[in-house]
Amino acid sequence: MSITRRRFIQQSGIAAAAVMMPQMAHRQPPKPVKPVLDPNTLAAFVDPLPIPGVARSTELRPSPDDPKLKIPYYRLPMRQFQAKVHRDMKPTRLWGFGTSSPGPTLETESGKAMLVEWANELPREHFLPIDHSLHGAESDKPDVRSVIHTHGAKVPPESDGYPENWYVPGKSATYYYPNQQDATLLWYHDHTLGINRLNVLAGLLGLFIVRDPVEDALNLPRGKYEVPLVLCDRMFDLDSQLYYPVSQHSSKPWVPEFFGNAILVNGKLLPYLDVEPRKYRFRILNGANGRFFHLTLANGQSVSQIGTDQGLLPAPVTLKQVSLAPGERADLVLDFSDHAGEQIVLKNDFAAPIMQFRVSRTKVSDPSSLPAGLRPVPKIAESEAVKTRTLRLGEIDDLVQYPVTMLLNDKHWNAPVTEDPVLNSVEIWNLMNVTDDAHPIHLHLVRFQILDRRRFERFAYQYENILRYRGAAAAPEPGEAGWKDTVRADPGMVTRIIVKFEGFVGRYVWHCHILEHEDNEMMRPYDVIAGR
Ligand SMILES: [Cu+2]
Repeated sequence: MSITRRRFIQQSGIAAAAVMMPQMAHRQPPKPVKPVLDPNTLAAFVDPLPIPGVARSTELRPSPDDPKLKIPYYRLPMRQFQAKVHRDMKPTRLWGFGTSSPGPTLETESGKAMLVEWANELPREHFLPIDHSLHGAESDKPDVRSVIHTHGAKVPPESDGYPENWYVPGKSATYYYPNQQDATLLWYHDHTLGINRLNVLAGLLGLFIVRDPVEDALNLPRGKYEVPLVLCDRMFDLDSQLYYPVSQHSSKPWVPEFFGNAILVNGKLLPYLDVEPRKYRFRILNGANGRFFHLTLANGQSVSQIGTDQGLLPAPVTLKQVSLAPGERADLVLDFSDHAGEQIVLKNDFAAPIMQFRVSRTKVSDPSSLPAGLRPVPKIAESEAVKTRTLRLGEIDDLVQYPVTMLLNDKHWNAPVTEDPVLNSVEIWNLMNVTDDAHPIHLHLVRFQILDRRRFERFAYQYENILRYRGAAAAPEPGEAGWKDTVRADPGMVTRIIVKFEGFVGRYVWHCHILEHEDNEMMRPYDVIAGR
């Protein structure tokens, strides 16, 4: 493929810059075929920020590990409902859990196991455009199918939500979560093969918080001063209904990325949050299909990042901007104590407003702390690795350089497993990104550390199989220097991660977390195998 030519074609005549991301600047989003709502025409900051409710366990049931032990059982039904995303919009048809999207937050302590029954009570018809040419979404498959994966959870393979283990309305699956992992913010979402991007966009996602004594002892802001923020971009038609674009090919409506012009926070468009002049903890998830967020505060205030995907950083990092790829999380402390009486807007790229903090004038005492040391993150030594895998992130384009299929290591989903780490072994994965896009790569089951990123000559690598670096390797960014489960693999770079495959033997997946890519082959099964 000719990267240069495509970049030239697609950079020319771009009008819709406001809905594009720097990482994707070469690619023009598909034009909506019907008029869409312009959020700039709506009154900003008129709806209070909703906080997802906490899921309640209805009963105790025997643990699959030890039937004498009774553990909490939850039932979360996936349903269709109507909800208002903005005061001045009509109700929007959504899918969620019970009657909310994001669904209720599951909360537990490290080591306390639970069972969750994910019940498919959705209608039999999908309301978003299915592409039956995609793997797993062929015409002989039912339109409405779901299977729920908890992102970042260390779970047995049968509870991981394998993309082919989908089920139809009227059916359910009960998953076992041992929760033997450090405190962090996980999230659950649909993972159905071939339609995952549509099911998540419809609203099938929610949060899952693991707590532990190490974190509790830090005296971080808690209770109503700990606020989750789920960020998703969406597009609405003039009737306030979700709009998802289609390609020009009626038999292949898949589009390579989705970028919405309306950013929802916990399901609301342009909400506000009343806060006191004190410290708050914000637990942020990028739950978008494809949008990368670059968050700043309009008053230029800094934030302290205290955690990343899989838990606390060794020490707080002071940042003016927080960047999050799809699937990534950031744990932040914001101090409003010097801002009594101010209204502070949280912004994304191009100064696009996301939400507003309204700081009250009344002085308050703040017993919470922001410790200088949080949780040690012992570095995995490269010498511990028993294997290094070189894995190519690529795509196949058509004659006008429009991507047709996205591939990991040139292999399709259905090809035999090629990644088969031994349980408890350490491996280094070199993610060689030969495409023009940044791909957030997520491995199920495990947590890992980023070693470095280094630019290489793409053409020499792709066409002559020669690896020539350009420049030195760059260490991970300060906010990435903890335990990760999703890593941004930048274009033209090799991103190296080091992973210990702990937990369970069995079949899992690794994939790009741009959901359009994942639905079109950028996902591979992998096996954790027993050691000899
Ligand atoms: Cu991707």
